[in-house]
Amino acid sequence: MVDGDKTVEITALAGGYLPAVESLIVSEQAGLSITSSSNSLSEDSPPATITVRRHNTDKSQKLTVTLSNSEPNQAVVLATVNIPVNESSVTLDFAPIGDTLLDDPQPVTVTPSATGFVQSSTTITVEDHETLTLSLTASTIDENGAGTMATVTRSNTADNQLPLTVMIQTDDQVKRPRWRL
Ligand SMILES: [Ca+2]
Ligand SMILES: [Ca+2]
Ligand SMILES: [Ca+2]
Repeated sequence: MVDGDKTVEITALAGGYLPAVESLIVSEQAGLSITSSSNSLSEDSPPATITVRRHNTDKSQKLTVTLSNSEPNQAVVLATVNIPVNESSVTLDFAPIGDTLLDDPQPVTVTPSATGFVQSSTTITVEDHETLTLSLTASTIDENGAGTMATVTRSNTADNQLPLTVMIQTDDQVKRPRWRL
């Protein structure tokens, strides 16, 4: 827990003597914290910003921080970053991967670490983003004509082994088109 240095008062007592009091500062262990500009983002959105901060440590040296990424298939995060001399923090991108799978929201945990530092982590959910596109061969058709061809395409091409039932509807109740499959 990052909660600052603590001062402890120590007292020596013995019968007939005045007590002796001394104070002692217990300095907090060096630690790393991590925050993100967003808790969740879509597969197709621009990167979020991650901030890694060092606490209770000498800043006269740069600090190399290693980052672990629990789901490298869902987001790209640099494997190492440097907190520069005289700086407390560094920022880096959390870039979601736009895959072609209907794969549900995926939590991704990023954990910074450096030798001697207490570590913490942050979890960012990468939301699924798959689409249907509908294209018609003709933009105008005759009401008694032969009709036109509609093609529905799904974006998740990497996991399309199962058939997908697509509902087709129209806003025109009078000139309702007849769909033939
Ligand atoms: Ca996608
Ligand atoms: Ca997906
Ligand atoms: Ca995904």
